[in-house]
This record gives sequence, structure tokens and C-alpha cells, in this order.
Amino acid sequence: MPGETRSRGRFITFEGGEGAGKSTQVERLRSRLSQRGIGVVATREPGGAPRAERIRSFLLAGRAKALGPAAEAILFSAARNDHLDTTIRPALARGQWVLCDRFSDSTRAYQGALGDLDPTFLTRLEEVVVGATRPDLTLVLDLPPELGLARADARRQARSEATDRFEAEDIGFHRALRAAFLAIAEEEPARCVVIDASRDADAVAADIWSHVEARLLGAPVGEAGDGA
Ligand code: Z5A
Repeated sequence: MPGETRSRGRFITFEGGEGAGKSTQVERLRSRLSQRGIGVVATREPGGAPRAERIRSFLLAGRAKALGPAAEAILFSAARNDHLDTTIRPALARGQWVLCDRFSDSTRAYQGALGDLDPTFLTRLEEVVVGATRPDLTLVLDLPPELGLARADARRQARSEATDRFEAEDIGFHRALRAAFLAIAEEEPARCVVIDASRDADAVAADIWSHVEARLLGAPVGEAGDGA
């Protein structure tokens, strides 16, 4: 990453299926790190910057679906390129921590594993777009897809929202997605931690905090300190 220094902030990504609680936990961790006096930028993908948000609208409306998974992967990566340049790298360079709701593992899982793309294509795309700006820690929020979809459905009904391009896929898609995220975590244990996201939000937040402390703040797992 050009211009990266030793005082670079930390980069944490949240991954997992639909309704796993990623947005909820990004906010919990943002609040807790802020209380510690750590500068935090909470962001999301696709999106996280004005141009990238425009690409998000196009993708989630399903307007790129007919182009196929390779083109979708390129569009998600184009949004990521802008997000990295506009939001993530400047924040890390300022020494802020970046918490990102989905990142490149979502491309690997959704477009790669489920779109049956050549892994070399996605690896090359990730090398070009992400480069050295890899997450320090990835929290894979894992739960049975039926539970995640029920949570997402309840929220959607409460807000009178329609389903998006990926929410509309069948249960087999969401089961395969779960397996794809678990496989990524197994392949990269130094970066990824699997979190049981079927528990209540406080228990999930406490677990996440213990891993953040252990891996990025220097305290051992199990000594989470001052509550979630
Ligand atoms: N996508 C892709 O294909 N390729 C890519 O490279 C990238 C993305 C980056 C983005 O959708 C879509 O883009 C996504 C993958 C694809 N697919 N879909 N669909 P999005 O950003 O709109 O949605 P999402 O990322 O799937 O997140 P989500 O559905 O909004 O869920 P969430 O953030 O994980 O959960 P939440 O908003 O925190 O919680 C959901 C509800 O459950 C809410 O009412 C909470 O109050 C409740 N909740 C949260 N935690 C709990 C617990 N612990 N217990 C009970 N209830 C809870």
C-alpha cells in the first residue's frame, strides 16, 4: 500500500450471510473502540464512498445479474477500488481503525464459490484491487441461514422494504454461501475468526471484543474486561 506507515490504523472486516448481524456488530465495536479513544471509521461494501454507492445501487437492483458472475465480480471490485482509494486507505493512513461491513471475502463467496468462477481470476482481481491493504482481522459471523433470513425478513417487513438481488436467492444458495465463508476462514486462520452469530447481540459483541483485544490490542482471549 503506497504511503502506508508503521502508525497505520487497523483494518477489520465483517463477513457472513444474510441477517448474520454484521451491521449491528460493526456499530457495537465502533462504539467500544471510540470509548477507548481510538479513531474509527465504520463503512460498508458494496459502497462506502459516493461513486461506490452508485455502483451498489446498480448491483443490488439486480441490473448486472444478466452479465454473469464474472462481470458482477468486476463491478464489485470497481466499487471496492473506489472505496479503498477514497475512504479506507486515507483513514488507515491517518491512524484510524476501519471497520468494514463486507469486503473481498464476499466476492470470493458470492461470485467465486457460488458463481463457479475460476479462482485464479478472482485472486488476480483481488491482488490488483486490494493489493497490500488486506484486513488485519476478519470476523466471520456464522449462523444457520434459516435464522439469518428470518431476521432479515422481520427487519424488511418492519421497514416495508423489497428483497434485493441476493436476498431473493433460494435456501440452497444461502447454505452454500455459509459453507464458502467457513472454508475461507479455515484456509486463513491467521486472519479469520468464526463467531457464533446465533447468540444474542450482547454475547456476540463480547466474543468479538475478546478477539479484538487478543489479536489487535494485546490482551488474551477470555479477559474481555469491561463488558460488551
Ligand atoms: N455482495 C456480493 O455479492 N459481493 C461482494 O463482493 C459484496 C457484497 C461486497 C449486500 O447486501 C449484498 O451484496 C449482499 C452480498 C452482496 N447480499 N445480500 N443480500 P446488504 O449490505 O444490503 O446486506 P447484507 O450485507 O447481507 O447485510 P444484512 O442483511 O443487512 O444483515 P447484517 O448486517 O448481517 O445484519 P443486521 O442488519 O445487523 O441485523 C439484521 C436484523 O437482525 C436486524 O433487525 C437486527 O436488529 C437483528 N439482529 C442483529 N443481531 C441479532 C442477534 N444477535 N440476535 C437477534 N437479532 C439480531
